[in-house]
Amino acid sequence: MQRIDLPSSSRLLSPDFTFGVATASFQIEGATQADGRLPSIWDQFCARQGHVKNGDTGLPACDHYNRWQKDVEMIRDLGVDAYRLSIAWPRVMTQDGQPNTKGLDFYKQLLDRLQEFDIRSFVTLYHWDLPQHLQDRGGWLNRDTAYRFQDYASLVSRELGDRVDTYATLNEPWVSAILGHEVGIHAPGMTNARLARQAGHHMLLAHGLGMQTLRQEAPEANAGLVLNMGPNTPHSRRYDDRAAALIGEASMNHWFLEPVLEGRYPQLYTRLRPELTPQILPGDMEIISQDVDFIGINYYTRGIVSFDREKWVKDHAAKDAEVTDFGWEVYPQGLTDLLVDLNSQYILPPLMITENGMAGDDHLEQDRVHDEQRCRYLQSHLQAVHEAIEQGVDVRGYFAWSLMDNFEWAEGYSKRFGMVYIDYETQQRTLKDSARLFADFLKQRPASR
Ligand code: IFM
Repeated sequence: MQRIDLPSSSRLLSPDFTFGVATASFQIEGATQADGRLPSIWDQFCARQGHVKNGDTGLPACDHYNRWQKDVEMIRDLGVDAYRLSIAWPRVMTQDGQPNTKGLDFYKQLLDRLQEFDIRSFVTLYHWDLPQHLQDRGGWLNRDTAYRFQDYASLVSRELGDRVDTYATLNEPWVSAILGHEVGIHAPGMTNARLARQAGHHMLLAHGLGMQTLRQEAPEANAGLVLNMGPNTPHSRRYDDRAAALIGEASMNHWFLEPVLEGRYPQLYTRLRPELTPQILPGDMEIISQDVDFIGINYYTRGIVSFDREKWVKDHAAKDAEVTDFGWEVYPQGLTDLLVDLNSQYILPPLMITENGMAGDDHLEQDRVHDEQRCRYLQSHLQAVHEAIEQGVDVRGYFAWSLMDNFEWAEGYSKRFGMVYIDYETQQRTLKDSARLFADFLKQRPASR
C-alpha cells in the first residue's frame, strides 16, 4: 500500500496541526425513535415518496446510537487527534424547550469516552436535523427559529460543560438554505430562491445568537462556523462566463462568509440580484459578525460555470477529468486556489478543513476494501493544504469526511464516503485501505506531539 508523502518540513506534520475524522448525527446515529427523540425535518422528508433514493431513511444508518462504544474505540485506533460530530437537536431538547436527559446522556458518555482517549471533540450544533415541530411553525423562514436555536445552544453548552473542545454553530448553511429551500432536493424540500436567502439570513442570525451564548456558557471552548466552498472556473474565456464564475462564488462562498467576517452581504450579489436580498432587521449584521475563533471549510470539488440568461450561473461537467462515484471532479488544486484566494480577500481567522473526502464505488472483498481512488484523493488533498499553508494561509487542521459510510442525504445509502465500510445488514465495520493509510500516516508523525 502507498504511503502519504509530505515534505518533512510541512506544517501538517507539526504537533499543533489537528487531524480528525468527521460525521453527523442524522447520517450515522439511527435509532430515530429512541429515548424520546423527536422527529426531524429529515425524518419527514425521507417519508415523502421519491425524495430520497431507494426510499432510504435515517434507519438503520450506522446504528451508532447503540454501537458508539466500539465506534469510539475504532476512532482511537486510527490515531486521530480529534473527532468532529454533531448533536441531534431533536434528541436533546423537548418540544417545550426542556432538556431530554436520555438524549443528553448519550452525548455526555460519548464525549467523556473521547476525553478518556485524549481525543478532542469538535461539536457541530446544527447539521441539518431541525426538529419538525419548528418546521411546522415555518422552520428557517420564521425568524423565531434563530432564537430557538439560541435556546438550544444554551442548553447544550450548559449541559455538556467542559467536555467540548470546539463548537461549530452550523454546518454548511448554503446547503440547508439553498438545497433545502430553492433547489428542493434537501429537507424541507421548498423551491423558492428568494425565500431560500431569507432562510439563509435566519441561519446566519442563529449563528450569531449562538455565538453570543457559547461565549457566555462555554468561554473556554473555541467557537466558529463551518461553510462549504469551492472555486468556480469559467467554462470559457468569454467575458460573460468569467462574470458567471464571480457570481457563482459570490452566491455560494462569499454570501455566507462576508456577513460573518465583514458584517454585510457581498455587494456584487446584492447589486445583481436585489430581488434576493433578505429582510434584515436593524442590529442583525452586528449579531452575525461577531469574532469567531475559526472558520471551517468543507471542500469536495470545484464548479465549472457559464453564464445563463435564466439561471445566471450554469454548471458544466469537467471534460476528461477524473470523477468520483458522485460524478464530482477530483480537483485538489481547487482547494489550494480557494484557500489562497480567501486569504487574499479577507482578514481571516484560523481555518480548519472540517470536511474533505469522496464517494467511492467501494466493495467488500475478503474482508478488505481496496479504495485506491480515496487513498490518492487523500494524498493529493493533503498536499493541496500543504501548498496553501506554504503560500501563507493559516490552516490548523484537517478532518476526513467521513469516518464511516453513512446516510448521504438525497442519495440515501447509495453513496459511500467512509474510510470505514459499513455493511448495513450486519452493521459490521471494516477498515478500508484509506483508513489504514490514514492511520499509518498519523502514527508516523513526529513523536514530540
Ligand atoms: O455528507 C455530506 C455532509 O453531511 C455535509 N458535507 C458534504 C458531505 C458529502 O456530500
